Amino acid sequence: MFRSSVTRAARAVNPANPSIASLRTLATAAAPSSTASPSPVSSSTRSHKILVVGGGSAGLNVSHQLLRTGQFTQDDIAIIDPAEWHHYQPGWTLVGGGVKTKEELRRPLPGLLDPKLKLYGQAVDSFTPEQNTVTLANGDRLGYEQLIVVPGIHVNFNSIRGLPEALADPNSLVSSIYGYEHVDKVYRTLQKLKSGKALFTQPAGVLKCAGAPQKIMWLALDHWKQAGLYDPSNPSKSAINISFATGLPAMFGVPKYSASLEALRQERGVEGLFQHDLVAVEGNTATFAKVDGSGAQVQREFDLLHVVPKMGPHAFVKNSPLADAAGFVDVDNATTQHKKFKNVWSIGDASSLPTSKTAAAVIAEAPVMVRNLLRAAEGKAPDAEYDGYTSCPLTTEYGKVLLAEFKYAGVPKETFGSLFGIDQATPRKAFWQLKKNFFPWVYYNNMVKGTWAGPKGWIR
Ligand code: UQ1
Repeated sequence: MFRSSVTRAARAVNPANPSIASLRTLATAAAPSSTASPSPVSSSTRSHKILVVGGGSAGLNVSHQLLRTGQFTQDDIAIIDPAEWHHYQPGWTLVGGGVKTKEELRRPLPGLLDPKLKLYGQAVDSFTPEQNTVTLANGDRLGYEQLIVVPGIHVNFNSIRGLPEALADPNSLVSSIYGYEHVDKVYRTLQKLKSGKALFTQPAGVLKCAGAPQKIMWLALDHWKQAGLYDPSNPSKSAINISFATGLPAMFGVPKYSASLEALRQERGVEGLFQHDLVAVEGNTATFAKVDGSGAQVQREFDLLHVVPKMGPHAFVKNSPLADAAGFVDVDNATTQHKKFKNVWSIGDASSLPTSKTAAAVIAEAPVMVRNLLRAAEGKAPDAEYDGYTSCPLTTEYGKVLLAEFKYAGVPKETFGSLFGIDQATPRKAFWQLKKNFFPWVYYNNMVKGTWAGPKGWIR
């Protein structure tokens, strides 16, 4: 159970009189002490029963689920996030396709938090799990009983030489749906291109929403088809031709959906450049490293380029005692509990969970983590298990979506397949409605409040 009096960290800074802190709340600011803090810049130490690093999909969802248990009062749970805005990122593909605006998908972050939650609008500097503390960028230290590390993944625009400059140039036809700043440039570039080579890339290595690099390609193809600039039955005679360059050896990581998407690619005359990893953009030339161990480089000319940069763990996670060899928070695949520090938890993009990084994965992971954390706090063994469920609503044209849903090891786990006996590898109009209308709605109405469990429906 959570201690109802002063926490370990607060006790450490105020050993003489812990009752002072306990009379106030767990989030009480304790007096600065020369004995407690090894950090010279530390100005104060506060403690919370639960500290949540990140106010993204995972952070908001689990904080509200925990609050609803009734076990927590004002400021017992604190979220650390320097962001001013919270973005519904799954909608960015539709912004790229000209179907939604980027502004309608965001909300001010503070407004999404229940007033009982404390928000620190700061970045994290470092973790000291041996002492149950987190140090913020301003030098403040925060103590905790349970720590939830869910800051997401870093999109590294600098990973591709020449990319930041090309994106910033308003006249270039280089864009990316992977960021708020440039996502609205994507549709403008699709509209501007009247002829030539369109090139869409997907990096080698870990990325969030692994289907998105081709979702935008399929929408672009449809856009040009409707504009009379692309004829899938006669690509070589079309004004525009389309190539998809991916670090993977196939169209998708799950064989079942990969087969459907490969059939679409061939049917629609899209060139496939497999095991191609973009490393540089210079003028109208894209340079790729082959991912076949040969060390070879390949250059391609383009008139329009859609880039998905490389991604990786945030530095403050990677360079911490919480990270695995790859830099992600090293948690158990089933329980989401840290392998070494048993009061540390992680789900979502920052975690080591070996599944496709999506909001749908977070929806399935969150209730497992919440249950296990509450049990661990009572000294009980975790008993809930995450099976790796994730999902990718893959736009294949305007009005149709292929709804990939799978668990660990790429085994399909289809919600509507089992309900209605349909094959979700076939693109459908109903799935487009889910993606375009239902998911954004249920996200802000329920997901961030912790009352939506995806295929499991609404939860209390
Ligand atoms: C989902 O719940 C959700 O969010 C609100 C999504 O948007 C990010 C999804 O893409 C998916 C697939 C789900 C899962 C729900 C069902 C009913 C399949």
